[in-house]
Amino acid sequence: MTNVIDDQALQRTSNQALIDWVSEIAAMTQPDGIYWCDGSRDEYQKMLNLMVDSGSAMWLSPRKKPNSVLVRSDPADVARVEDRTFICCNNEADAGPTNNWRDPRKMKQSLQALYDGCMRGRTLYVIPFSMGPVGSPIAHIGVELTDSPYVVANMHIMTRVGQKVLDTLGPSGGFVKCLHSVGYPLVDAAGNKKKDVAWPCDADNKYITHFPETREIWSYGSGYGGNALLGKKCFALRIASTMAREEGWMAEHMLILKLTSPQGDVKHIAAAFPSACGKTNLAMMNPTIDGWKVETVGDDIAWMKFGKDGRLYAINPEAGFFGVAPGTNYQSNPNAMESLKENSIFTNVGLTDDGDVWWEDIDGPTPSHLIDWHGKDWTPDSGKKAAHPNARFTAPARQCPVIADNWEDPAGVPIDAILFGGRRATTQPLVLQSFDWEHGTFLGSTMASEMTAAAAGTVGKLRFDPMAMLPFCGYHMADYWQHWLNLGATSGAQMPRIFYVNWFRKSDDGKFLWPGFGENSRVLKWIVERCASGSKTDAIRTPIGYLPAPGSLDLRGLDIPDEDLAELLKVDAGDWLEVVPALRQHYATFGAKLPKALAAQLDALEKRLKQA
Ligand code: O2Y
Ligand code: MN
Repeated sequence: MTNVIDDQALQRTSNQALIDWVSEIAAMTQPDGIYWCDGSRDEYQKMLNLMVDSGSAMWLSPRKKPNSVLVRSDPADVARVEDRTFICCNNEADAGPTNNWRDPRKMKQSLQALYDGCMRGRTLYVIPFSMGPVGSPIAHIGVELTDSPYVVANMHIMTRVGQKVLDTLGPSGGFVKCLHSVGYPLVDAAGNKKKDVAWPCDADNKYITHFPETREIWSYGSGYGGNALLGKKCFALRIASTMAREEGWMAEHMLILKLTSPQGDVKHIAAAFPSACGKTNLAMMNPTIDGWKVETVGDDIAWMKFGKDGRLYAINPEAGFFGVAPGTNYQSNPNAMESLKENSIFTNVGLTDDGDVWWEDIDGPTPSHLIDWHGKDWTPDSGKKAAHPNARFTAPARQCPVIADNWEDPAGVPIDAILFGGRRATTQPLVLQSFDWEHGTFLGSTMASEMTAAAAGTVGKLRFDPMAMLPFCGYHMADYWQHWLNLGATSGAQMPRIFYVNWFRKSDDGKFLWPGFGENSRVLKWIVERCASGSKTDAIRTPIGYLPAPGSLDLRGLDIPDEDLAELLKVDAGDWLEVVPALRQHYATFGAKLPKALAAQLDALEKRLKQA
């Protein structure tokens, strides 16, 4: 094995803590060699070539998708694994009822047995990366150690990698230690060699573990997405949420968009939605109302810190999109389609006979023959999906045609409004504004979607996903709500206004009442007008919040029946009172840690509904 305290390491960094850690991990995992990533274009190409030469990736047609590859994963490694995701903090009570907790010492002990020699026959890649523009006061640095070239290539797209990060880290800078192994050594302890496979993993022994107190992540056994690209959910949400709590900022599962009015007024909106609610589509939306412009700052995660003026400023800590492919097309998201036209990595999509990618609901006619995500022949009669439902594209954010000019501003963008939303067929109106920050925190803490394809008897039942952070909060959810309340109490009127939207309300005969997509810009317009000081946009006070007054939503050019609009903006106190027990049950999960202010918000809601 290459000695890590060699010229390579010493030329790259003087950070002794980093060199010591790489040494320690190399001693445990026993790779054949160590490679320090420089983040260059050449290095990215080298990784793709390595993957193609080893049979783990294939080039797509340069005429169809220039400089792009297709990768097929092991069928047992296709998504994030929440039941194998652990928060390892000293006190179980600090992880809370919605996280899997493990004792950090015991977890490390059992993981060490798995990591022991797990990189034999492979290269250990050292990936210094910045979450956010390098050197931004809102950004933070991580270093991922991995034995997967696929992870290196994806991290090149999703984060800022390379020497400039090490230079910013300097001799004594702190960093989040991100250890990853696919868990598939090519040589055993006795020296016997094993042939590599296209997608190495250890499907029966996946561990996605977080040590918030020491700012470490240890991921083992999976090469897929959020399990392996450790800058994303593991660092930017689970570890960062604990950092944010300690340091007085916010790490949120939110898109960030820039909205410009015909008069040139610019507002920035951050929005949290659970999975499968069209977050990436909203972030890249083409608005339908004349003269308004939507531009993308980020599609998944927002880090927000306070500026000198007391306002919240947000950065997108990522540099790329790791988007769901199925359902993405020129109607649902033309800007995503343009973003993935080249220099992209496609995982678990179908392959056309002319070397392009294909997935369910992509544009155009369904081809008569494809190679599916298993690498098998596929025809429309196969009775199977050609792409896995969680198939992904990894595409550079800079390729997005509507990326905002300020998306890499190290100072971040000032956030005017925060949106919450779920998928609700009934009860929840199209849009409402919270009475204040505390009420907005209540709205976020009770965010929910209705179950659809669920087990018998659960259809229509609410699935709560507070602030869309349920799988991503690195500590007790009730402490997280208290953090929100504390920030509001400190910063008061400077905080963004909070809104709740629901694009998914249905009529009794099951049809969507709101057209969605670009038409959502009408709702965004109402929201930013409500944010303007001395707002002239009318709203009416209802028991659940402020709703658009008649005529205040700009519906010009939209053919929507009056009765549909009335239904979209209806607040039925009886329907809401039926929801209250579910809200109480949800809050009961969090026991004594539930902030009193939120319990009081729920009582106040019930009282207002009963008086209505
Ligand atoms: O399955 C995965 O590993 C990806 S999950 C993901 C990817 C991009 C953005 N958001 C998510 C999510 O689960 O929220
Ligand atoms: Mn997400």
